[in-house]
Amino acid sequence: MQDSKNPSIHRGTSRRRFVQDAALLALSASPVAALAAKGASEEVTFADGPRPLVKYPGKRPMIRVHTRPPHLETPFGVFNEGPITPNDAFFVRYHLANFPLSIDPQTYRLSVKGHVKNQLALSLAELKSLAEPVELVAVNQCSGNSRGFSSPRVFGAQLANGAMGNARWVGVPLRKVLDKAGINAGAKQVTFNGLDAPVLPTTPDFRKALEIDHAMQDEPMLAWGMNGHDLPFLNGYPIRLVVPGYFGTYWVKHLSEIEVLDHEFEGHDAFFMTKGYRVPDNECQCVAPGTAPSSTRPITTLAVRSFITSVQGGAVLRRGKKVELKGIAFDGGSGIKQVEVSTDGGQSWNAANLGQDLGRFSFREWRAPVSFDRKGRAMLMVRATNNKGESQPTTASWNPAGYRRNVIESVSVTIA
Ligand SMILES: Nc1nc2c(c(=O)[nH]1)N[C@H]1C(S)=C(S)[C@@H](COP(=O)(O)O)O[C@H]1N2
Ligand SMILES: [Mo]
Repeated sequence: MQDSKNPSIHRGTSRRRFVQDAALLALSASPVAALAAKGASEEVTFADGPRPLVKYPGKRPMIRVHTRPPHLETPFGVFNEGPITPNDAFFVRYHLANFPLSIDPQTYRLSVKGHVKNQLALSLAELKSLAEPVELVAVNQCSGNSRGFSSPRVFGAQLANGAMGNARWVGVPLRKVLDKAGINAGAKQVTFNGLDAPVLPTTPDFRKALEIDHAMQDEPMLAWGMNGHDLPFLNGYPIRLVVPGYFGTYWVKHLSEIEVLDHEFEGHDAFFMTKGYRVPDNECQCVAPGTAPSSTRPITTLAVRSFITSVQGGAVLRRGKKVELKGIAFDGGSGIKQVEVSTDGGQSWNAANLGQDLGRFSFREWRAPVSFDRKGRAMLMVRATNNKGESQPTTASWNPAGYRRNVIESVSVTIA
């Protein structure tokens, strides 16, 4: 079998071969992945075992995290193809096994209820004509992206770096829908529910809440368009909430119900706000490895991150020859100010050239010409700084859920 996007990656018929290549894809980038040896940065063996590529409707082969419900990671090489993640390669995350398999756009309704003057049941056509559509490029990243690299290891899906993606979203501002319903005085939070449901009554539903002030800002959007097409089914068809700058957990898919509350969201179905998706309630959102936080708060915005996408661990580069390193950087919405690369394990840093600015919530491509004058091992690193002056730490911080990883990434290569 040959990977259509990485023609140099062949998967043999033997199970062992398949498994090896799939594992490499999971961790690494670019067509040279198949040649990769075992560089230091690649030696993360997830205790869950290897993760083969699987094919789902509307998706190219994706890294299987779970199948019930589908949980699929983007093969990392995709991020080297451009700053927009193609719809058929965009990662997929569900929590509840009872997820929809088909949705009729004719009978679909979005209900808006709770602490409002007029309850609404909007058809797709009504929603789409409710306001002038807006368009925005934004990163959707799972809170647990890269969790598999947490040390000590933490519970949860052992994810590499493929639980993120960047797309051009089209929809109407959430605010326009709330305005139409007419929010009553004293509104506190707005909750969002999708068409997926738990199988057992003891399992909480997947519902998320935003503060009313946040919900009424310009950015949160009810989106039906993704990169010029309808949302792929597995990414939330026909409508999803898009919360630019916030982690993917808030981006509720197959959105069917919006409820305005005059109190803080609580109870059984508030599990994913009150118990899950929480970070230590302190500045670093971290605790000493292996310890428990004394208090927590809901996770919110993305931390600044950057990746090298053009070279993966174990690559062999030529001495004296110019190579262009390439990658992506992003943050929670202040925008990327600077990206620097190091070829000596972080002793010295050089500014990279930033690519096209697709907006402050988007992946920003960067490129940096480098060359090596000594043979042997070299440690490549990349570090981004956002417009707030925030940068990435040299050592990974830790929290019990493995959320919000943003340590400086390093890639070990050999110079020959
Ligand atoms: N209805 C529904 N929406 C959901 C979820 C879910 O389980 N059900 N998971 C959330 C989480 S945790 C993430 S990371 C994103 C992932 O979006 P994607 O599947 O389009 O990549 O969807 C969010 N929206
Ligand atoms: Mo997530």
